Amino acid sequence: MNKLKSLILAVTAILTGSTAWAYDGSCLWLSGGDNDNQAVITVPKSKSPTVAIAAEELNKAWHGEPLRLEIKRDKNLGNEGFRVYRDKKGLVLSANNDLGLLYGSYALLRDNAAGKAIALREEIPAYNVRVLNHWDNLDGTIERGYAGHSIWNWNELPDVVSPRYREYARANASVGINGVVLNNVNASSKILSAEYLAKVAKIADVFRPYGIKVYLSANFAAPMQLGGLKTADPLVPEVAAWWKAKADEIYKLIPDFGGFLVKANSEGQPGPCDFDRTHAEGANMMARALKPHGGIVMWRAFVYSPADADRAKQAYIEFQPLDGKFDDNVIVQIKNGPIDFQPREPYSPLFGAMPQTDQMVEFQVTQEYLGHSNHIAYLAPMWTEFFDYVSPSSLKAIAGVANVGNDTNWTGHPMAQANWYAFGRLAWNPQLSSEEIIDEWMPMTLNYPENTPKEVTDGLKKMMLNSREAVVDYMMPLGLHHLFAFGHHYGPEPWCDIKGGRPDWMPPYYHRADSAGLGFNRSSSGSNAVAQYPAQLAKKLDNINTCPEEFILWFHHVPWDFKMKSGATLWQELCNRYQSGVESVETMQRQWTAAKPYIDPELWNDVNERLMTQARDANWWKEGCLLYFQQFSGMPIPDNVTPPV
Ligand code: GCW
Repeated sequence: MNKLKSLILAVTAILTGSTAWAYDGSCLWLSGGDNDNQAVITVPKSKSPTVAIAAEELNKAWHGEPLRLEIKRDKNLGNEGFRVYRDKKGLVLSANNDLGLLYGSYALLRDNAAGKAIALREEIPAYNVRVLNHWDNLDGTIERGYAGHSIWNWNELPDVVSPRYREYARANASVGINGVVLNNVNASSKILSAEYLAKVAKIADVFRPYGIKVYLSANFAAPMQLGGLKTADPLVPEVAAWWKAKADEIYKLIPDFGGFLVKANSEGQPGPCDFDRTHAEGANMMARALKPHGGIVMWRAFVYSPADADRAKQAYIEFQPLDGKFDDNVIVQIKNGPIDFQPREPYSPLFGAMPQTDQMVEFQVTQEYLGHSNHIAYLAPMWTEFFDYVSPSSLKAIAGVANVGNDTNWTGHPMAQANWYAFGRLAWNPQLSSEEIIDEWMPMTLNYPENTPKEVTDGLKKMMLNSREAVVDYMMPLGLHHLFAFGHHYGPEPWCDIKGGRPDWMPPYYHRADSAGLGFNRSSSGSNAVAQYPAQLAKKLDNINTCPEEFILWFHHVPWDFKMKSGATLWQELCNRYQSGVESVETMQRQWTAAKPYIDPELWNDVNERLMTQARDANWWKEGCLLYFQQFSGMPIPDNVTPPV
């Protein structure tokens, strides 16, 4: 069967929900392959299942010259790196160990599938820990999941091990992800029970040959909830002993267990502060239980409470003074922005502010605040924007909140696979550009024929590359944030102000619209959140005339008639941005329409229907927000903007 045909069948299988797909391949970007070129693959003699997988993958799909795989000592390559070079006998892929060969094989296949010439090179990943965080609950639901239910079938484990776990591991390994936190950070203690650990161990067994470690979200109160202790105080010896015994039990079952992810004293979760202890005291106690086994604790810094003035400042206030107090196997995990995964946020000022502490960034791959699985929002531009401010080398590790569920196409929106893919690629190499990543992903996944006109493929590329900015424009331009409806984080509700509710869960807290202007004054005349940034940047952000306009309403309460760089008033500019967001989606629809003859019809229809929803929603956002804010500006909708109906 030729490649095109097999892919079309695979895509069809995905979209029709045929179970064949789940057993047959993992992702649109991974074809089953058909090696009609009879390429010759030479592999080292080895009993390693990892090498066997590398050989199997290459044998299935490698199109090209004969290729030799070799294990060769080369300490520069570390545990996971690889080298592609040529010697007298031909093309060689070498690595220090099995895993390097697997990553190298996927890299070569990626070059191959994207139709690129094989680049001779050396690659080592930027981080040793590149994890996906599943917010999957043990009852099968997923917090902020929009692609069906959890792929973990806890009821049938450990007896039945779904073939899908292997496909999932394969997809992750192919893009360089090497760790998975299986359960929600709002964690049930039950995951640490003997019953569930036996199930977890089965998943770990499937993941191991793919170089993927299993981690678990741990509930800080587990010693009470599961162990029957009267306290979870980290300084009480019985509590520490409970965690130590639990860690020993886990490592007996899972010798390469990665460690714990902890959400503590955040949104009602228990934590060390309940016992007047610090985050560091809590994290270190757990870290010491894991230390003898080589495990780590990823301790989240997502803390805020309604009592304090500005939510954007709170994580810094609580965590920065703890710098240097964390053990060396603790990594503080910080969301990219100071609030919560909004379409655009400035980076969290905690990054770089704790030089004696290992830090990692948490990105959100699932589109909680970006149109769920209805909107195209290619997120590599958001993540590379973060790296423009925060040097990748200042981080120890990287995490992404997964967008994977049991939908047959894994991510609900087929184009959302690009975000899973991009997260993995950036975790491996944060220097990659959004464009390089989409150049790899698009031809592999959309599988349009080689003779597809360049203007069509260029249009598709633009559709993806501009999509995140479109979302920002039609939802929350110019630094606006958290205008979401109280109940669902999908549509707009800037007016939502439930009497007696938590003020920091309501949009007026964030936009502060009044007759004088719009935006949250975080400058030195306001909450002074700017002072948490390095001096030079703080100065720039503090001044309304030098603050980048994409953040102006984040840091300033801006008068409605303030002159923006375009010459328009704030009000006009706001209207223009909403209009531009709506028009961007119309452009995306045209770009997709132009590609119709070249894309598998079912895939095309699926994306087309979702684009119609996205266009409807973009208008809904524009109209809802403009009509609401107009009450405060008291100014007319400019002529170039289609008036809300
Ligand atoms: O964004 C908020 C979400 C919660 C989530 C929380 C967190 C897992 O709305 O659903 O809980 O952040 O990151 O802990």
